[in-house]
Amino acid sequence: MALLFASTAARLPVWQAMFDDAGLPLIAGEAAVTDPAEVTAIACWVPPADLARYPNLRVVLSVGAGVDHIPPLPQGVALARTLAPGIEAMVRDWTLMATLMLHRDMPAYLDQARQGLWQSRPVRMASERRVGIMGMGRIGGLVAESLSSLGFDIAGLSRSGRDGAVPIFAADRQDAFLARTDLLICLLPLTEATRGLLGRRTFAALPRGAGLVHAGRGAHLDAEALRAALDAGQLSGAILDVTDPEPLPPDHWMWRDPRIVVTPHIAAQTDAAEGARHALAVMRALRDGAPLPGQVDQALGY
Ligand code: NDP
Ligand code: OXD
Repeated sequence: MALLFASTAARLPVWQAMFDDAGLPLIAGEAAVTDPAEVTAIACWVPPADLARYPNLRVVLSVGAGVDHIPPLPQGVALARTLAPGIEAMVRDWTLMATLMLHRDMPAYLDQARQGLWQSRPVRMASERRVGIMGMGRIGGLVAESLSSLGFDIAGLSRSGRDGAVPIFAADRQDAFLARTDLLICLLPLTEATRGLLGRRTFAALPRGAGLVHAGRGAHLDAEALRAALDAGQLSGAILDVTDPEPLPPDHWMWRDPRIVVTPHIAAQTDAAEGARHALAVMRALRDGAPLPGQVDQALGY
């Protein structure tokens, strides 16, 4: 029983030391595999192409919070994602920054600054801004808590509409959710149901002049629908951490549009020790026949 480490080389020394301390075997990369039958888990962003090589493989572990980059797995192989408070806190921080930037008109002020223009815009109080969070999971819940503490008027959208600390609309009440949302935050997983969700129909259902904060996945967003909504004044600005494709090509129009700020998928970066700690928890659960921490429902895609 061993974990095959197929992630970034820079993280390897930390993982190796933590697995050694725990007395659990780690194989450092596919080239180091001598007996494929020993491999029961693979930690990776994208798994090796030939998983059939590993007859005892039980789980593929994404080293990130999302799993959409992992292709369908062979029958009987579980899929897990990394649960790490550090990832969640980092995305929360990025989302707070982006939300405050739109709340306080920063894209417009950055544009004015480039022109040397000293000109004020009306200021709204946080309590006058209705924020809607798409995706009320581990990260969305944290963001809701922080933005509520700043006084924003928060609601969430989830697949189930399960109760939370703020009002949460179920996916089948999406239009009612959008109608009360001045600032839309997307923290959804990318699934068949959410691909392209940030598109013409969604933007049209928002109040005129709404803003978009997006740290989900690039393929949630229809970039041409965003451009049309900005040109029509239906949206006023967008802060994006994820794009399709990634990296966003240097000549892409979104880099240069003053109504948009793009960051290069940096809302979170998995800390090596946190990732290894979660991988150890997965290995122990495999050994003990316990539920796998972070196991994903492969039919739902998250
Ligand atoms: P969770 O799995 O904890 O939460 C997912 C949430 O999305 C749940 O509330 C779920 O509803 C909801 N949801 C799923 N499908 C739908 C749907 N069709 N309509 C409405 N709501 C839906 O995920 P996390 O909070 O941990 O992470 C969310 C995503 O954030 C990741 O999948 C990844 O894409 C992105 N991310 C981005 C990072 C970055 O650096 N930019 C870093 C980390 C994550 P329910 O509660 O009913 O299950
Ligand atoms: C992600 C991550 O899923 O960085 O985007 O964890």
